[in-house]
Amino acid sequence: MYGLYVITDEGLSGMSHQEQTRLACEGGADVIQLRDKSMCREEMIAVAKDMRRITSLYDVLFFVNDHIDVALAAEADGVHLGQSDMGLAEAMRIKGNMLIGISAGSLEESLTAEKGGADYVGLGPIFSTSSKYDAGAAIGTEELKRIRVALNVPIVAIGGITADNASDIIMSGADGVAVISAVVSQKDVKKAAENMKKIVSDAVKASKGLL
Ligand code: TZP
Ligand code: MG
Repeated sequence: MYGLYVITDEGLSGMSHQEQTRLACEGGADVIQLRDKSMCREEMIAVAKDMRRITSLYDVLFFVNDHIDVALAAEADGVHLGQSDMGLAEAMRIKGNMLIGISAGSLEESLTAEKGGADYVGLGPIFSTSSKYDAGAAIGTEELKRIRVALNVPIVAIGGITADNASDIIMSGADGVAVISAVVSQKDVKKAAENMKKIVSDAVKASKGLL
C-alpha cells in the first residue's frame, strides 16, 4: 500500500506542489505527502485541496505533513506527524477516519508509535540526507532490519533513498520508501517516479519470493 511515497517540496523541486503531485501520480506514486514549512494555513489548505483533487483522479493516497487541521480541511487520507508535532493521543481523538503516520528514529519511538495507534511508522533517516536540516543521524539498514522484526505496523523508510538503494531498503523489510529529492528534484519527475516505482514493485515481489 505504501510502496512509493513521494513527498513534495517546492524549495527542493522548483515546481509547485500541484505540479509535483501531478507528475509523481503520472509516474505511479502510491502516496503523495504535502510537506511545506513556510506556507500560512490558508494557503496550505488551498494547496492541499488541489492535491486532494489530483491524487483522487489517480487513486493515490494523500497525506499532509505536520498539520492535522489542514489534512482534515482537505479531506486527506491521512496526516504525518513528527516527534515534536501534535501528540499521537491527541491526534487519535480528532483524526476522524484519517490514517496517521508517525516519524521515528529508533526502535523505542517506533514501538511507542505502534502502541499509540499509528497506522505506519516513517523510519529514518536511513541514510544521511541534505533535504532535512535536522534529520538526525543515519540509522542504516541493519537497524531497519532489527526494527522490522520488532514491529507489526508498516514501515515507510525515509532519508537518502535513491534508485540505487531502494531495492536494498525493501529487502531489509520496509513496506515502502519515502523520497523527496530522488523524485521531485529530478529534471524529469514523472520518469524518476516511474523508475523508482518499478524498483520498489520488483523488490516487493522479490521480498515475497514472487520473483
Ligand atoms: N524526514 C527524515 S529524512 C527526510 C525527512 C522529511 C528527508 C528525506 O529527503 P530525501 O531527499 O529523500 O533524502
Ligand atoms: Mg513534522
